[in-house]
Amino acid sequence: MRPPPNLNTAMERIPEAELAGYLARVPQWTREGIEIARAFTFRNFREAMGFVVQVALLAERADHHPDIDIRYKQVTLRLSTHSAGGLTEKDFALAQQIDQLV
Ligand code: H2B
Repeated sequence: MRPPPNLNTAMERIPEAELAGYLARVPQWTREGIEIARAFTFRNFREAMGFVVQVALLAERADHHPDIDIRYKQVTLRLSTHSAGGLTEKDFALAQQIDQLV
C-alpha cells in the first residue's frame, strides 16, 4: 500500500514574517513560541474524550501529532513540527481540520 503523499515530505519552518498570515486563518489558536495552542471546553468528560479520539484519527491520517492535555472536560492541544523545530504548514493544516470538528 502506498503511503499518504505527505509522508516523508520535508517540511520547512514558516518564516517569522509569514506567520501572521497563517495565524489569521486559525483565529482561535494562540501562538506560544514555536507552538500554536487552543483550549476546548466540553459539557463533560465523555464529550471531551470523544473529541480527543477524533483528533487522534486526524493526527494519524496526517502523520502529525499534537500534544494533548486532558483535564476533565477541558482539552488543550498544542501543535508544532518537531522535525522542523517550529511551525510548518502541517500545523496549520491540522489546526484547520480540528476546528472543523467542533
Ligand atoms: N508530529 C509532530 N507534531 N511533529 C513531528 O515532527 C512529527 C509528528 N513527526 N508525528 C512524525 C510523527 C514522525 O515522527 C514520523 C516518523 O513521520
